[in-house]
Amino acid sequence: MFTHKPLRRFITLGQFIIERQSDFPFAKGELSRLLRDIGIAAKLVNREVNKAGLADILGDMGETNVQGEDQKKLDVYANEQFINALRSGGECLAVASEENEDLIEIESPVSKNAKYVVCIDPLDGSSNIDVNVSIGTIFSIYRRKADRNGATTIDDFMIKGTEQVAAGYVIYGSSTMLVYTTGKGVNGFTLDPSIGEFCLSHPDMKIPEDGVIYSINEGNYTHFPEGVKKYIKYCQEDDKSTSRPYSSRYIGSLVADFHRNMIKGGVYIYPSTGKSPKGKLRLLYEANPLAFIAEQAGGKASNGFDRILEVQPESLHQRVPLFIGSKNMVEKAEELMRTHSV
Ligand code: P6P
Repeated sequence: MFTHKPLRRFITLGQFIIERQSDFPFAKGELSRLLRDIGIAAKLVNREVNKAGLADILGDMGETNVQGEDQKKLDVYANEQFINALRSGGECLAVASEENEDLIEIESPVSKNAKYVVCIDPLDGSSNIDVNVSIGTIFSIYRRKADRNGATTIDDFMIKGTEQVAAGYVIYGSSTMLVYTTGKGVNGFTLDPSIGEFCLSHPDMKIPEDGVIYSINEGNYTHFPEGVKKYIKYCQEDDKSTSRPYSSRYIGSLVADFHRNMIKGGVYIYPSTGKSPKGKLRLLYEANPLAFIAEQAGGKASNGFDRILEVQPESLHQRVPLFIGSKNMVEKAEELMRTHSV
């Protein structure tokens, strides 16, 4: 007797976005199209990342970006792909990118009625390209304030992270995933190269409240705040009742460390250091989008004292200390920061 087994229906990113269209009452498809544009650019970047071992892409451009870091060709390529996709999609007014000192106005005939601004780190962790370690894209989307019109200015970006309408990341790793939130939970999509589509693989992602992995560059230990030093020692103490000592895992690629913690639980900390007294990571296009995702998945994100999403931005490339991941682990680190803060 043949029993018909329905094919396991996969849901593509495009189908999912459309199905969730009703999640954002004010949007009439614009946000859906914006997310679609980002997905398209991610596929183009993924194609080049997968070829990064080839001579024609690898290697320095011989230029440096606004961060003073060597700009790899892939950095430049990724930045161009996301900006071009946002320009041609017609929903984006302006972009704040890690690769550009000033904001980028999207002046195109199709963007005249655009309502959104995008903050993006087009290729985070690019120093890992040459050693074939996972790298990522991080993005954050805001709807322009209704009382704002005319040319976009930096004021359109000096908005707290609580105002984000969407945020996400792409991880170019053993598989390529796009993970995003619009404030109604977090969903993960894995790229199926055979059909060139991101397919829903991790519905309704939640960060475990506890974890046994701490992620921090202990090379900076000498210059860490006392509370961070105390937290590292707490992680290393022998206490089987709380599954300690924890494991130390530090990939040196924020998206890869963050994604592992999303799946397994854990905490990532980049505090103030001697070299980066205000922290290394950027508020607008690294900390805020990942904080939005972390909170939507039941996790937490702070600067060691205050909620990241409540930090008032004052400049495009503003740095901020970042404690992010499993709720209980972030709270333990915050407790030690408060107890040992000067
Ligand atoms: P460090 C990459 O440059 C990055 O911005 C993050 O992806 C990563 O977590 C961090 O910096 C690594 O910084 O100082 O530990 O090498």
